[in-house]
Amino acid sequence: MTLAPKNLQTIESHVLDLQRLHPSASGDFTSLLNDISFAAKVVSRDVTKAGLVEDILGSTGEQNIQGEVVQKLDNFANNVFLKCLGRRGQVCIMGSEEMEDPVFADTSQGTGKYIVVFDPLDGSSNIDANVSVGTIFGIWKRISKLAQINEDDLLQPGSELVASGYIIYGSSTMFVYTAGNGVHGFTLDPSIGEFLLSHENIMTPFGGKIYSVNEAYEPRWSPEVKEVVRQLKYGRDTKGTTRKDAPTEGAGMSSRYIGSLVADFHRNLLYGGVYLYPPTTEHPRGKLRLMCEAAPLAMIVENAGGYASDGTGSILDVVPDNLHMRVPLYIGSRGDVLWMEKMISESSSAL
Ligand code: P6P
Repeated sequence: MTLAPKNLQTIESHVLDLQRLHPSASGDFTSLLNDISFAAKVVSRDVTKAGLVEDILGSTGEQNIQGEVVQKLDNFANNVFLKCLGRRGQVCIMGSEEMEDPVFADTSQGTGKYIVVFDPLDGSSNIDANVSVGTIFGIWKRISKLAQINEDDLLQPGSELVASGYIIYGSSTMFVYTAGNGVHGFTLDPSIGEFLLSHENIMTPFGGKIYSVNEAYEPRWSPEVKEVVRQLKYGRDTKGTTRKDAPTEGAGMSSRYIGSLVADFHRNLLYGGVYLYPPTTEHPRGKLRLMCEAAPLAMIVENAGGYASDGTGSILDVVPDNLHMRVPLYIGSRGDVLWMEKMISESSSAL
């Protein structure tokens, strides 16, 4: 006998409840989020059976704007989101990690109120090994007047996001989003094809016991980042005393790094902890993209009580100079990330 889910609230009804808080709402935002959740179901269907479907695994042999090998599922997911988001006129600009240029919707419709920037399948290099991958999206509102859409509508900071979220295609498929009223998680029940509310009002612990970073890059980090990671490991500063200002006792931290940002971020959001992608000699501004990765996850983590920094200040304050701008990313438990930001910004200003 299948146990009835704790809560039979679907994501559609959750967003409708949200809409009722805004009597003047037109319903465009509600239908946009529902289009995103529909696209997520389509991608989930193919990601979860990728091993069985002829010719969908593996790489296309092409490279994307980032110089990364494009997996077939990347392409597939990108096309699904483009089709689903562009069909009803609520969106005026779409930006994707997989495409060099943004797509401007048909301005004859002119009504598109929203800009959506997304990474259709983050972590996709892990697909062939059946490791969890994810989609990340951010939704901004148009600034310009009707039918005068321009790049200023696209290049907005994370502080202007009206909503953001991610879908993690893992042991189950989960849709996590915020529209500024808390962070809520929905788990896909494939038997009925619905995302059901499973994690209401997610709050992340102030300090965590997990740190996620690719330690192979240690030789390429700055001295201050090396010291931060050393203290995450040993819990002691160079004089052997306990980490000052750190909310969590350093010793006893566990290292967990999947190499799939959405999977690492989601685990740390629920359990507490920090994810770091510092600048390296290869990526002096960091590897991760501001608009389709760092800013949307920064909005999520801030609404869950956490914090996201580029090492000098809040990710949400960084104004993009282009769609694919990269930033260093330190994200997760507020106390830990603030401690890291202080360590990095004070040491680098002392240099
Ligand atoms: P590295 C995947 O390419 C990604 O963008 C994130 O999902 C992941 O956390 C990171 O890059 C992994 O990068 O350099 O450690 O392989």
